[in-house]
Amino acid sequence: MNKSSKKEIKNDLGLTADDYLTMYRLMRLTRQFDQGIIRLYRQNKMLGGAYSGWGNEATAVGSAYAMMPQDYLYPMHRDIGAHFTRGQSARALMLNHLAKGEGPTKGRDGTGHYYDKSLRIVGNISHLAAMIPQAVGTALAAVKKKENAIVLNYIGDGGMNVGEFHEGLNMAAVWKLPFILIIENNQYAYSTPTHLQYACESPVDRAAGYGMPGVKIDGTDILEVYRTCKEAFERARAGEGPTLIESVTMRMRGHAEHDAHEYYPKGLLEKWEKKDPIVQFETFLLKEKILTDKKIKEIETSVIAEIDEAIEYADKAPYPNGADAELGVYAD
Ligand SMILES: Cc1ncc(C[n+]2csc(CCOP(=O)(O)OP(=O)(O)O)c2C)c(N)n1
Ligand SMILES: [Mg+2]
Repeated sequence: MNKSSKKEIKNDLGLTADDYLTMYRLMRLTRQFDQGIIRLYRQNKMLGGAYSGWGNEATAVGSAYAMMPQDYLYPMHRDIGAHFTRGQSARALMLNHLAKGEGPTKGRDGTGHYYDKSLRIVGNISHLAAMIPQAVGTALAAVKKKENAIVLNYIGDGGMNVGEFHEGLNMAAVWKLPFILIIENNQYAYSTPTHLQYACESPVDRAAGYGMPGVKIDGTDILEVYRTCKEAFERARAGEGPTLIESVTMRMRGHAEHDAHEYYPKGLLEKWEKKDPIVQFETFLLKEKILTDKKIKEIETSVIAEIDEAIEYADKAPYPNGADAELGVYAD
């Protein structure tokens, strides 16, 4: 484990003040999107569930911010921040969440299960861990095609206990593929707490068994996430193989919005609220004088406008034509 101090992180990142502000805005945009889908769910405008990434913004944005355009993203259901960071539009994401005909899946999905070829986003496969061998296969293809690309994939503390996790990581390690897997250890898989999911001390301990580096980080600290990913991506690009990263966070809402998480012990959320990723980064940026109260207000106004526009557009957009249901089922 090579967990570094905050001071080191702050000094050796090579990020500019503009980068910091962009990262902050992306986190705020992600939270605003989240609030939007929570509201739409309550208004009965979502056909399926609303999965919140509240608490996961630093992990999603910080990791994707370290990617290069030729890289591939295999996100999970709480990684909307990574979609935004790759350049996905709020409008496209909202159209998909409302299952509208103009959305990336043309109304077939209500969350983030879409593929965007130009942004190299391979949206989640619903079956947990099924993405891992596919993402590893993409890493193998990227090496064969000499793309100088890495593949970034995420899994939860629950999903990591499915067989494909083992198969995928083993192959990635044996073939030294440019594959990075982030375990989003957000304390729960639906209502199951982590002590009922694994008996080792930390999920990252598994890395040694596959013969790859494992790094455990504070997933609420965007700079720590960014730095760890940047190092892992550089190693991967240099042909030194995969890395397993355990990002420790908290799922701040229920599994989805229908779930009032009554099973959370008293005081748990209050404890994690003190570690809110956005507040932490905002405090840091204010202290460093990169952000001012005026700038915060400007960013707030602009993310609210961006999400409001996306909601208004997607809300008015039509559902798909029934007659098109059979289109796009098979590849050309
Ligand atoms: C193989 C499989 N089993 C069950 C499910 C249903 N399911 C979807 S998400 C989820 C919980 C996942 O928990 P975790 O991996 O910790 O991710 P989190 O939701 O906490 O981010 C479950 C049980 C599924 N999609 N796939
Ligand atoms: Mg979880």
